[in-house]
Amino acid sequence: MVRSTHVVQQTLQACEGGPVLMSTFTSTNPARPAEVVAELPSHTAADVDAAVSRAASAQRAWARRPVPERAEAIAAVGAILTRRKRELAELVSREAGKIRIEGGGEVQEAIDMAAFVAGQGRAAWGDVVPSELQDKLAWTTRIPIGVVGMITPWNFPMAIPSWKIFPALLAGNGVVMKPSELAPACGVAFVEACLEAGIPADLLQVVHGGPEPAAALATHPGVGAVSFTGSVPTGRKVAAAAMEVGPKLVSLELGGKNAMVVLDDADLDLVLDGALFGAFGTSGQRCTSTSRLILQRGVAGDLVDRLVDRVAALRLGDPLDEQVDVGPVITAESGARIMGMVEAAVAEGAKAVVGGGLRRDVPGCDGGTFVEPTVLTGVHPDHRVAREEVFGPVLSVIEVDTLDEAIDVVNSVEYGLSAAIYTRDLNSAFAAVAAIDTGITYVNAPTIGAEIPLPFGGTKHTGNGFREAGARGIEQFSQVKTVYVDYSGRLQRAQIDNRSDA
Ligand code: UN1
Repeated sequence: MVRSTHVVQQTLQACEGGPVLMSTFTSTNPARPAEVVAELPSHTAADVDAAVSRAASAQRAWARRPVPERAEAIAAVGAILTRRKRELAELVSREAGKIRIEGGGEVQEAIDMAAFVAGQGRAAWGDVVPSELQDKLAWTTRIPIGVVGMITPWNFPMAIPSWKIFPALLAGNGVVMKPSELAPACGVAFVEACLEAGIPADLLQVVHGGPEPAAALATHPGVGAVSFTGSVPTGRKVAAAAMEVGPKLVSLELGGKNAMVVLDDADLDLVLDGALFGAFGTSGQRCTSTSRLILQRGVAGDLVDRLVDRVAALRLGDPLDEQVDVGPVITAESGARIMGMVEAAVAEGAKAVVGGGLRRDVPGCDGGTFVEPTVLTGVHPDHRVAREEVFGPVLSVIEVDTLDEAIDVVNSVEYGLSAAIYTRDLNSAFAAVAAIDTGITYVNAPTIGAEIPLPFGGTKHTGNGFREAGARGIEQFSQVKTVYVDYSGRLQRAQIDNRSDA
């Protein structure tokens, strides 16, 4: 069990006034909830206040360090993550229930992000434009915000902190992060790797708990930007609370209702592999998970039959067992919620052609909640299961006649994160890429698996326009400063029309 780690002690010490009896909470292994992974303090608004003050005082010195030096510190974090990859990946499996290869992929994503952001520290930092006036220079640069607050989810408990923390640090900020109370030890372990690499301890603070520290962080006047990844309802609350004491820079990365469109001419073997990976990887608990399979009628029957066989063969079990394909869902409540959506779909006329049940008897996983990988047929685009985020291993099949109809269905939901089209026809593929209203669109590849050097995020209710990772990842953690230098030695008046042809 992770008990008093450095970061936890650091946050405990943040409470002033001598020894304090702090209430604590535990995180558990979703495969065996009796197994405690970590015990963490439940932080209060006062603790958040102390954490913000510490981060603010350390930030001033950090922001004075040359950007390439900050970048080197981030590269050093990448090296430590690489060295500790196995151990960290195992922690991800134990606390977030990800299967082994996904635990490794999680840490690798953070390593990739460290490399990418470190590179940005030696790349263009702004724009230089020719001035309208003689002997004058004009350019932009980036300045830090000060202290930024981050509220991160359990399902990518190291990768998503890396998407936020590295650009925030590169931009010269202090950070206070509140990891999900469902996977806090992963957040702590990630931050410890940062501190081990030489990121100043006070600069990077972690607070733990649920709504109280989250609200305190979002509304703290010393926090200039808030970055949130999670559900739409919580995102709305965080943004509203932050703006009440704002204006603040609030970046939201919210849900998805991602669709895979399969046209009659698609390579069906490729589709099956992609649908399985996209819908049931991470037990369907990614914001990018494939949730709707939109099939052109010509392939529907054959494809569903083959899909059922493949899904039925998926092995449920302990994520640490290398033979396992699908781990548990994160909590019993989550399992009940997912089953509620499946039952509502069946009541609306859909049919579970494979799966459709909850399993609490998986060998070696006492008390773990597993949702059987489920394929629903007969789903109508109006059904609740076709519109709302499920966040579980449930794939809804919707049949259509044409590409245009498929695109209408893809775009009919309030989310706009990721979508995929499978076809061998170039014109159909490009037409779909142009017409699908999502932040990320794949051709002949599943809806999950976005790569670090390109922006991640979505349209409509998926977010508020920011993108994470990629070259623009720094935008949510910095401000642009425009600089003019006039070396003419005289007043040159801009916006005064003094041209000779006037
Ligand atoms: C998420 O589920 O919140 O594209 C992020 C992907 C991952 C990130 C998912 N790289 O599936």
